[in-house]
Amino acid sequence: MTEKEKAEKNAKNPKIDDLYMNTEDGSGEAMTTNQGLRVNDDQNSLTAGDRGPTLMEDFHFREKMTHFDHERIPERIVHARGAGAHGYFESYGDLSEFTKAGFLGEKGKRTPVFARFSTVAGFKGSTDLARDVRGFAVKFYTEEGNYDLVGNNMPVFFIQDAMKFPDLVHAVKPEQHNEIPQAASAHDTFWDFISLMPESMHMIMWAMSDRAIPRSLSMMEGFGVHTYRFVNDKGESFFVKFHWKPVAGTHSVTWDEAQKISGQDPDFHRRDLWNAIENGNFPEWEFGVQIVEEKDEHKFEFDLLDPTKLIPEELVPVKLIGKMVLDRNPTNFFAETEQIAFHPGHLVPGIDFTNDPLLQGRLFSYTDTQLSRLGGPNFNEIPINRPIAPVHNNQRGGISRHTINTGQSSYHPNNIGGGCPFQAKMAEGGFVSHHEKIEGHKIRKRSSSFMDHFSQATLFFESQSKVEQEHIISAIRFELGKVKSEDIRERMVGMLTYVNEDLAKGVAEGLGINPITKPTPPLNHSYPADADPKDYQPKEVKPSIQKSDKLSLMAHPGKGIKGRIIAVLADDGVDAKSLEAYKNALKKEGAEAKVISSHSGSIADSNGSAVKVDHSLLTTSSVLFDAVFVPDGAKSIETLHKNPDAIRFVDESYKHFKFIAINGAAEQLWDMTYASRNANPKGVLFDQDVQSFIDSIAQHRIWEREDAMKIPV
Ligand code: HDD
Repeated sequence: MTEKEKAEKNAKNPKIDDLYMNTEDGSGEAMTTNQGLRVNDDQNSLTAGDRGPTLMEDFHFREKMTHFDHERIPERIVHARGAGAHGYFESYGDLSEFTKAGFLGEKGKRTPVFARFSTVAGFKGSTDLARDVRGFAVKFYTEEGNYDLVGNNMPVFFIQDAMKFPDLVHAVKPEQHNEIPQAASAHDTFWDFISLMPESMHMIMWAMSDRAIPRSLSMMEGFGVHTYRFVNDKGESFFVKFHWKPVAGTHSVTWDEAQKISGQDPDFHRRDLWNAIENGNFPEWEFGVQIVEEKDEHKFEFDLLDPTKLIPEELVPVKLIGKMVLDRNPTNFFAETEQIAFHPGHLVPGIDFTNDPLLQGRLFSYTDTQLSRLGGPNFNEIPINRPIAPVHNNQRGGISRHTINTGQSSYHPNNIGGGCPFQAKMAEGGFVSHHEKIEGHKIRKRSSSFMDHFSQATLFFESQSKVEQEHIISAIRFELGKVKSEDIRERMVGMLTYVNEDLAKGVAEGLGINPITKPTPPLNHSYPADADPKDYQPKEVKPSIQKSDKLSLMAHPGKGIKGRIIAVLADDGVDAKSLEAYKNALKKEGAEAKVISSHSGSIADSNGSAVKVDHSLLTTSSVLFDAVFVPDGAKSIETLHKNPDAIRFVDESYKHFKFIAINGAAEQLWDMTYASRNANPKGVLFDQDVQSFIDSIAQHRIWEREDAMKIPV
């Protein structure tokens, strides 16, 4: 293929073409029933006389109402709340040394993808800003069939064995007697369970860190979590961990903001993703792998099959092998984002499983759940789920079968159908499971190599910046502060002493626990009835590194300010030059400047030209923006500085460590703020050029602003 042909092929997204077969557009068309009958009156039911009862024969009414009555499907048992987008994956080069997966085989090769991001615990309508793990699921529509990478924004998990998944989910979901609280882990049943399960401690560190409250879905990392296998065409296998690295960097909001955003705009992440794509600021991630040769399987102090462990990047660096760009919003949320069905068992040749017991259990659960969620075994025929690779087999029937299989035979082997569909040889892309040698007794027992529960929890906590450590401490204070049972609180604080003494002390202080009782084993209460509890207690293991800088959010600042939203506080008389210069410069960098004023509609700038107001102070809040700019203009500031909402807007931005640019007369507004009591406020740019503001926003927040949290708003 020539470069030109390749470019033309890449410009197309074959999955979007495939979806067009099912799109329906009613514009310019007459309304019909589902039978195609043109409808004359969609306003009134058919009745016997003017004021008489509705007639049974009103088929139009019955059809409309029946469809409506059945338009909900069960929400996902976990990850119910989500948002998704289409895009493409582009391979950086030939990876055939490690894997025969075709979509990774050639530089510049593009594969259509659909990505869905989600929170875990909340219901479908819950807030985006819950403190929670985020699902990060990507379906690759490859030429060899669909490949699903169903990961999270954290590289480890709460439990080691899928057998405990229903317990974990029951513990974190709203409590069974009163269905409270919604989308929150801050309650007794969750912490009761966790306090008895030391294997969760590493994941708890991640879940209580700022990773659990991302600023944007496009500003979080993604991880495959489990160790998977790559297999090349010689049949050689390599262990592999998958990573998504956001080009925009990893950034989060503060907990105070998260709670306020949940009220101001519960759709914050969904809206942010949608708007970024509509504005052409396409979210991007680089795809990376950590590859471990089979001979090195046992070289680490942790077991590669244990999903509560990561491989520090210092030990095995991440090799970047491609990029994902999300460039198209779904046409219909239900048809695409809701009905998409992911499954870690959707593989392509060149990728395979390991014996991680959490992964093995997932391989059962995902198809099983779609059967009740999507109503039967034909969910793979739903447009968003069907592969772009052709499907031929002898599966037949089932509820809502769409495919019309031709011919007489539906079994194999057959002679009547000429032996078709035939089995593909490996050289023809036939999938063969990796020939791993397995030997062992049939037992129910956790491997002793899985018993180190604290060393990586400690590694994570001690690798965080001071600010991040403080956030973890206050997050756990908050969560346990909402727990009613003192026993659970004390047990948790005791457990934390095994992670880090300062962490335990910090949490205990907030809870008024003094002295701290360091619990003696058994710490682990998850063992079989006939087992010796001693066999299940955490083992102390010396980690090979004490600190891993890559575990801090600060390690991935990203580049530029693409996708950031900047508040511009302005009113009638705003200085046209100052406003335009900032707006244009921000737009050029892929950020959006939104004009916020005392009223909706438009304001007149100093030249008398109308400037569209994006939000009035009544309909928005500082927590929905990344930074604030107050342009010059005596008349504009005269109005704003008398408005308590404008003053609070600036104070609250200061409290949340945001950069603030003040130009000319805007200093009068600044002087009205509580923050201005600090003679030397950090991160407030008085009359500086727009480039300094842009460079500041790229840093995300000014964490060195010590007095920020003292602002009483
Ligand atoms: Fe799961 C959904 C990620 C463990 C059972 N899971 C689900 C989704 C993501 C994950 C991102 C949402 C997919 C979507 O957007 O539709 N799950 C994970 C990760 C795990 C994990 C990264 C650990 C490494 N999950 C896990 C276990 C089980 C499940 C151990 C059960 C044995 N997960 C499910 C499920 C869901 C699901 C019940 C609910 C909806 C769905 O599958 O389609 O089957």
